[in-house]
Amino acid sequence: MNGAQSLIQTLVNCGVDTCFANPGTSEMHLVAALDTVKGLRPVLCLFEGVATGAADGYGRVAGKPAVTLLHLGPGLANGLANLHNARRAATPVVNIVGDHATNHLQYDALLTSDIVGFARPVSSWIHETRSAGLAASDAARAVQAARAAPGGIATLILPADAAWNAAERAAERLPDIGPEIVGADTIEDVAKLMSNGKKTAMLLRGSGLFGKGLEAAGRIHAKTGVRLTCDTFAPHAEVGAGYVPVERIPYFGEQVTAFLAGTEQLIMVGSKPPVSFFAYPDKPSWCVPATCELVYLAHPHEDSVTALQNLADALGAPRETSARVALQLPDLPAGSLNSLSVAQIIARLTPDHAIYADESNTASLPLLMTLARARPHTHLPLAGGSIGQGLPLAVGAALAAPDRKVICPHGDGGAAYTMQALWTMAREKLDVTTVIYANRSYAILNYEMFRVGVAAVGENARAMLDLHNPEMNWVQIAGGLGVEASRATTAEEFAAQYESAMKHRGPRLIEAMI
Ligand SMILES: Cc1ncc(C[n+]2csc(CCOP(=O)(O)OP(=O)(O)O)c2C)c(N)n1
Repeated sequence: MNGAQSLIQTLVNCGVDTCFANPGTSEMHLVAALDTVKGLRPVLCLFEGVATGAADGYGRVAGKPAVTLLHLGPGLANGLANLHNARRAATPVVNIVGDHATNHLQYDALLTSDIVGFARPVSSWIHETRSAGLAASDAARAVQAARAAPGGIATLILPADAAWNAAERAAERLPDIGPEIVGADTIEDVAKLMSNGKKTAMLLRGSGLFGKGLEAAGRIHAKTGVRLTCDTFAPHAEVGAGYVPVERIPYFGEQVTAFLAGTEQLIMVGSKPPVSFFAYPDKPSWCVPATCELVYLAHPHEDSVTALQNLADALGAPRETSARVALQLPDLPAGSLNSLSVAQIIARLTPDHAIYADESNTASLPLLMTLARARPHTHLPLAGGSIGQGLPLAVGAALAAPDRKVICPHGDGGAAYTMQALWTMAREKLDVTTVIYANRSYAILNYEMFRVGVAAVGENARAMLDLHNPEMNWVQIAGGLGVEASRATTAEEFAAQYESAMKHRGPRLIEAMI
């Protein structure tokens, strides 16, 4: 066996089963090993930002890392923005980045670069493999690092000679690091605080927003009436009918301040105190009331689920909460197509347990409001603010959960960053329905221009926020990348096309002319 084979076999031994790849010459032995070693599904992505965003979507849904295969420094650099998003989401991801053979580096050939320098800002763990014999143990350590609570980006750099030279054997999976159990003293302290009659809110993130964690939060609410909240871009949440209701904190800073007004205690569960997304002249960045006490039940690296369960028990909460979201589906609208009618149609027609890879941007408000009471679903938003994530996220989510419909509501501006994801959806026959909000604009930036205090917007500035001239044709773009697509200009057209997409498997794209 060579180093590449020992590395791939080790990834498989560690439970990694999906590889989002865009390889080059320095990764050819790794590519060849995808045939000789069984168990790692290779998925070709036409741009590295698709590969890294897909790894994020996969990791958020599967709860374990996928691996990316990237070509030296420039390949990694192309994937950085979505690694930034994945880092913000605390998604476990393993990057394997090829490098020149060790003896070639001295010649400073064209693709030589500072790979560690590119990797550092997004990685919680970086390592350069020194020889083929060490590739297996380095891969096992990379998986362990990615899985370390709460989840991180592990980047392993593999010189070409460490891939092609002989290796002895693969390595086995290493034990998980964390999550740490929150101590009994902390549980007791928080239980006392929750019984002191003060106006209290809980800010949930990570495993507190789905499965057993969300159930335990519901028990605590049933006993104490605590307000359950999550931040605008909570990376993974179970939402809709039958789930415990959680209030989503709004986007703009002053809305967050109003939302939290009067809160005397804010209990963090795997979260940080909310701040405004951007700074604005004369507006505060800090959104928590000055007199509000900040309490940490669980830090992100700690076990939120057990902490919530132990807190519920300490409070004497009922075994289950009866406070559940009631199903409330909107009627199908008629007439004009806009972000509200699109949201109503999506909420009405999407089946149970769909996954939303959501980059709906300015269309998100009506969507989130209607989905809050729609059929049960998983919500995966843009976690790090770097647009161009929704389509890749949908690719990864669809591969992690092949039996679930994936819906990708997406701004046209953001979708243009990583439209190559459509090709991977077509090639892998992924069950993703993409809805492009074709407003021909960077609409949010029009608000932001006003909010940062720009008084006069001239022709040049306006042109920087406008996507007419020429207009992107998403039906042609999708068709050119192998995805069946259609355009809707009225609510009736959109409903008919969306209904058809829900009835069939496979990738579809609807360009919604809002
Ligand atoms: C990587 C990156 N580049 C630029 C931006 C700045 N930005 C934020 S929103 C936006 C436009 C989004 O347009 P679109 O997706 O069409 O949504 P809309 O605002 O029209 O709803 C841009 C360019 C960003 N957030 N991330």
